Amino acid sequence: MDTVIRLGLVSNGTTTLPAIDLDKFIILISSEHGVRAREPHGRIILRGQSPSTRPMPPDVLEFSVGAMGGAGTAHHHADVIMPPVPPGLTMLPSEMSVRPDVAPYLPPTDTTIPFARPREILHLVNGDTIRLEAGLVRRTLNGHTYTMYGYNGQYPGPLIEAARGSEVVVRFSDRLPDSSSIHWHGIRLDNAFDGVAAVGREFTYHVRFPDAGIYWYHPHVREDIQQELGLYGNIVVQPEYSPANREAVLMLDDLLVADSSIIPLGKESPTHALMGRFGNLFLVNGEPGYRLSVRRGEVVRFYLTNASNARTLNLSFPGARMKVVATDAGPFEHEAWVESVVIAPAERYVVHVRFDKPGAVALVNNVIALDHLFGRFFPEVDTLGVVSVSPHAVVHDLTKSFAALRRLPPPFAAQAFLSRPPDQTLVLTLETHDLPFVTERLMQLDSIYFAPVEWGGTMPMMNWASTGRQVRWVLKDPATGRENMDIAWHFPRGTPVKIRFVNERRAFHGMQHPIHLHGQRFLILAVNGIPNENLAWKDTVLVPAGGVVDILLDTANPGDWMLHCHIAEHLSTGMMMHFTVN
Ligand SMILES: [Cu+2]
Repeated sequence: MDTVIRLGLVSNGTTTLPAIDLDKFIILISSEHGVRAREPHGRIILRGQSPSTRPMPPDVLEFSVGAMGGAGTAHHHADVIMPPVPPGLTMLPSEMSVRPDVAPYLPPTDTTIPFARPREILHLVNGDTIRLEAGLVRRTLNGHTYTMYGYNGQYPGPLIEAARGSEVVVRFSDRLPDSSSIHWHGIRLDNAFDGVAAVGREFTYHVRFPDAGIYWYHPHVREDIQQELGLYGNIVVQPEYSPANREAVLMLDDLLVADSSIIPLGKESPTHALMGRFGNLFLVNGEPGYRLSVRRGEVVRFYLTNASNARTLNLSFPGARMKVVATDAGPFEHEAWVESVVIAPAERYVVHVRFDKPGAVALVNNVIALDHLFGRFFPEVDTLGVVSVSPHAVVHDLTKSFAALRRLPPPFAAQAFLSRPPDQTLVLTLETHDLPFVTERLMQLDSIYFAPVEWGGTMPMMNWASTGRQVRWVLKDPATGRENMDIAWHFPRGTPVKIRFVNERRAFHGMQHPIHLHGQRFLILAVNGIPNENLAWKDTVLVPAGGVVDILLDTANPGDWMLHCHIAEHLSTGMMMHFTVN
């Protein structure tokens, strides 16, 4: 503790302290001879610690726990493919010995499986019919060939551009070893075509696009397997934004690989059931090392979709100016300058970026990860791609329009709902049983300090070894005591509903959850009681650990719909419920 900051003088009543820019700190209240003392010399009266500080360093006992081995819970396979340990992290021997208690799954492979090609763009008009076929593909990433899944032999699936108000027919064929479906994420379509249950080998979807925005499609059967292996594609519906010189639609993902193989998935139940499957190979539109060439002064509109199983991204273009203009299902009330944009799994953001100076600008994910063993925060910076800016100036200069921040009328008069009590509340929590002894012990230690968002996969072994047999993520309705699929809310069509998500702070290893509601759109009213002053229609919202998020649901689309966490492993281990709009 070599930094001492004098916070102020404590007297009777309430003492307001200034903000301090530290991850971890200890607060001391000491008795001093004079009010001007800069450092504590007198007797310590009270001592407090930041939530991110472990009260005591791990002692000999904790390390002996680690050295004791897997306490009989591990299944030892000499030929098992294990996830790599990120550089800079220390794993206890007993952590290294834990194994998931499910059979490993990788797609069957042979040399007749075609190599995938980059996605095509489908411009659709009302009444069009397209075909989407899910099948096996081979892909070569960083020189290694993996067998994966793809739509129409492409990565990502075809990019669909549709006019607002149009309706199209999608003939879906499943040529995978397992059953599948297509969920049209964020689109307010007819309930029968929502794609939540497995369909047969052939199914015809009728998809209408009532709202401008950026959407995506993916399976709703074992997403932890099928999405991870590459089944996803984007949909752009006729947006109206302020001007840009060009557009780039980026699907962001992280794949978990060892050199020669994808880390196997769980056959009967997901692996990585605690934190979700964090990958170690970043992909932009299915490829590592995204490249884009622009002219000096170009304004690029990026459509960003996070298709990863579990990872929340914090994206920026250091050195280039960025403004955020829209999210899932519509524009923000006002455009805003941002240093970075946080995108949870399944969320979408539209940003405008201007590249003023010739040279290279990186697209980076910049986060603070947490070393669970030592209670230490450390920066993780990954480069997902590079934009090359040529010295030649762009022909159509947008300096003036880019400098302005557009304002729109609010999408809905939400003010009256701010102070109203919620119509429904949902508590987000976790149940575990029969976890390996070392996992249980370390997670108990871990719960002393915590991070509202787990930005990185820093418990790679314990997380990998946890499966749906030991972990059950829970949505709990405190009004009825019901949980997950036993919850059935009914809402009359056309009456806005205020829903409060409470992510339980005291949960055993609580975590952030990106909550997605099907078939409707909503506004984020408030986060931790602070009103949101920049509204936009959304279908997915990140609820941080220990956080409270209020949304206002526009119940316009009748049917029986799902509400669930979009961390694929949380969904596959129970974190889902349904609600009906009558
Ligand atoms: Cu979750």
